[in-house]
Amino acid sequence: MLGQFRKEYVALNLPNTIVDANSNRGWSKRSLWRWWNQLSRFQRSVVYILILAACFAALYFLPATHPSWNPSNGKLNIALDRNHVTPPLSLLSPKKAQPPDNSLDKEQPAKEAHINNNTQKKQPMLDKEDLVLSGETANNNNVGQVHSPPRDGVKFSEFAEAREWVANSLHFDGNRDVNLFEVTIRVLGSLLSSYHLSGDRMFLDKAVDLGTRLLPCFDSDSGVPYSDVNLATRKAHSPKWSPDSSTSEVTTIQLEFRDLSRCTGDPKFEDSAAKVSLHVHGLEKSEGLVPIFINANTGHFRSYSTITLGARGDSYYEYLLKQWIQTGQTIDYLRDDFVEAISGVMKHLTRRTAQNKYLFIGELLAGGRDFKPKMDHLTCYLPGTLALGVHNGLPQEHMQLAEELMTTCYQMYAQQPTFLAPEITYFNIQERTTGDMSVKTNDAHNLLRPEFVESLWYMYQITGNKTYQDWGWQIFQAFEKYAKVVNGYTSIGNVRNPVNTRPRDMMESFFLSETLKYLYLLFSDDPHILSLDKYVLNSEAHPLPIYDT
Ligand code: DMJ
Repeated sequence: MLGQFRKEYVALNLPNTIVDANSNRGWSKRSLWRWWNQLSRFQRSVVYILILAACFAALYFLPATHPSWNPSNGKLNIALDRNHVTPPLSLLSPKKAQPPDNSLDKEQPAKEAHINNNTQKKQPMLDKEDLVLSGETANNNNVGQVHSPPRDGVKFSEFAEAREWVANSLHFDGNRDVNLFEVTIRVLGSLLSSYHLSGDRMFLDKAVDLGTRLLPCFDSDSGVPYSDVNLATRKAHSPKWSPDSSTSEVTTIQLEFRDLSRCTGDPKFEDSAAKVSLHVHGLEKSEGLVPIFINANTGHFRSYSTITLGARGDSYYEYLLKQWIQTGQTIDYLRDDFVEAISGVMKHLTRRTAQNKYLFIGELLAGGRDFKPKMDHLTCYLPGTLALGVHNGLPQEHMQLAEELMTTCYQMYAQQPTFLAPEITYFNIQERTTGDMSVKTNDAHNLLRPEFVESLWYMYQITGNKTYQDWGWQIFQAFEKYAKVVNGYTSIGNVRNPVNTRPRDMMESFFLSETLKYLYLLFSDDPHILSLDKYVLNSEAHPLPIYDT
């Protein structure tokens, strides 16, 4: 027994020594313990106090050795690299943005009854301080009215990496057809926005190259653009499946083409696109509402086509307002057409569900003869756009419509077991039906679309109501739960079945440029990080400057 005990004792005793690395002296734990027991109570208290003081000192001084700590100003210098990423839009506004101008209401009491006829021209909207996104390779060789000089300071490697890709690998001479609208809002808009935020002339050069290749679309008899163009041969044509262009597509390119002209001083881009808006303005409509197809050769709407604020109609209305804002509220017909259209929407397209009286926007078929209680998720952009209009002095009743539509769009998410909205929702308007909404199997997919979170951001920005943030957080969590995959997020095929959402292995670029950007803005510590009085966001959430004319 004793032998066994001794063996165990020796084995356990082997590592029982603390070595001072500098002196190479050994301190046994036991001798430390003995020393401690010999101390008086007072001496022990002194030791406790010394240890505590050492801990506080360590806490206080250690951060100074961290690379992100700047002892000169006592602030964290956030290094924007792979390991420490702050999303780029946090850099948009170094100046503390002003709170929303609620005083507008007090200053313009007549606003509810009629449009504020703002004849006063706005001052130029941008100054150097507003534009701070800075790439490492940005240069300062700008032309055009709006200069976006890069500032010293914050740099982040993702931007520099992306910039290099755009400079060296993004070419527009591929022999293939592209859609004028999609390429304009996604690519041209992004290049222009990058130019404004970085001041890097390379982005503008790319934008000019692309814009020039897109211009042949406008060579139709009416000036209404063809929908597609081959970027190499520069031949434009109607869609393969139809002789007509979509109304929303031909009227959702003006912000970008105008900006391209303003940046370069070459009017041809703005002239071509603005002519289209003017042409559509001159066409007959039903109380401001437009059919969703238009022929590029005749310049006429297709008779009996659907009227909707969803697919193929949506951003016609959006760009009426945004063009008016972009041009410093100087082009009256754009504002007037927008206001007339919203009256038309209220009169002809809105209904309430039988059960809970949710207000929704339906569609008019056959040129306005039949009402269909169907609402695309796309339509949920409207509350945000309405709020933006009210922010710019348009009738207050637009805000009531916006708030009601927000509730309905929220329900489109909340009533699904995944908390994700389907692509299309049908509403029950017949009395004695149960439930407010239903979803058809073919419409049950979710493409990670941005429209509702876009509206949440505008509504929160303009009203300050935190409920909109809460709703955004619920949706973000649903994306996290049902759409997140290893290398990104994916569209899903069925929002009605949380057990089998049918992931599609597909992430549209608008999820990054719009959905996540609006969520980021919605949760930003500085809710006014992007000033609505200085920028107008294009249909793909790319900020462009507001001009004074
Ligand atoms: C975006 O590409 C644009 O917002 C467009 O105007 C319609 N909607 C998609 C995203 O859903």
